[in-house]
Amino acid sequence: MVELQKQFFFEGYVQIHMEPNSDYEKLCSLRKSNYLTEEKVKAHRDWIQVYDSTYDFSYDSVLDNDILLRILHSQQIPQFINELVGGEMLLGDLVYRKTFKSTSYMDWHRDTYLDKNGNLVGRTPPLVKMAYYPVNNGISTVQLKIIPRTHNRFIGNYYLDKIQTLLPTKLSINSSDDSLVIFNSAIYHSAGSDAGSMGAERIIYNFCSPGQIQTFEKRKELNERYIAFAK
Ligand SMILES: O=C(O)CCC(=O)C(=O)O
Ligand SMILES: [Fe+2]
Repeated sequence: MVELQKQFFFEGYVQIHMEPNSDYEKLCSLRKSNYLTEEKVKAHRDWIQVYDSTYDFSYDSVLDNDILLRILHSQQIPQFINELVGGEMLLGDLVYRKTFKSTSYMDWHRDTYLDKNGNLVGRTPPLVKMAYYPVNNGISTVQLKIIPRTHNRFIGNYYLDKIQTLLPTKLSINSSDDSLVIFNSAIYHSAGSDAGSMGAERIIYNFCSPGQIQTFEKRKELNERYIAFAK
């Protein structure tokens, strides 16, 4: 664990293995039942367009499909996240997303940063994001790019900071059925651009400190369910 803690602190991300078990199979079933073309997703009441050619599973659907939460428990994620970060973390939000866009639907950014006027944007401390990018179409493709260490490297000027996205030290995370990536959301990151005709999926878990949970007031039910089973 010490090595992982060091990597998370210094590099800003870690990758872990997903254990195949019965909950994992249930998650696969949910994914299969949502294996749809963009046309079908667009017309489906469970899916809501959030960006260009990009759709999120509705909050009601997330609550109705508790496997999305239970999988955390059966992979022992709550304990793992707390140990990794060195304090209690809560689940602020959960996003099950499909993108059909052929270019990145969300290019280089930090979720927490100083804007062009030097004002703080986003949550502090930055959220800890855990993302699952399963394989679609049987082909593993780049789903996330990150620039390691940039979560700790702030110049304080929006433009000078952004120059870091030209660094050659980018890391590509490919879709994989059995791995998870956990990263500090102040790191420079961008969504991949290889969606394929059946879209590219991601399940993103946003973890926050207990003091930040009230900033997710629309996700109260989800927050409480996480607390109830993470005990
Ligand atoms: O979809 C992704 O891979 C990244 C999403 C992201 O950067 C975000 O939600 O802030
Ligand atoms: Fe982001």
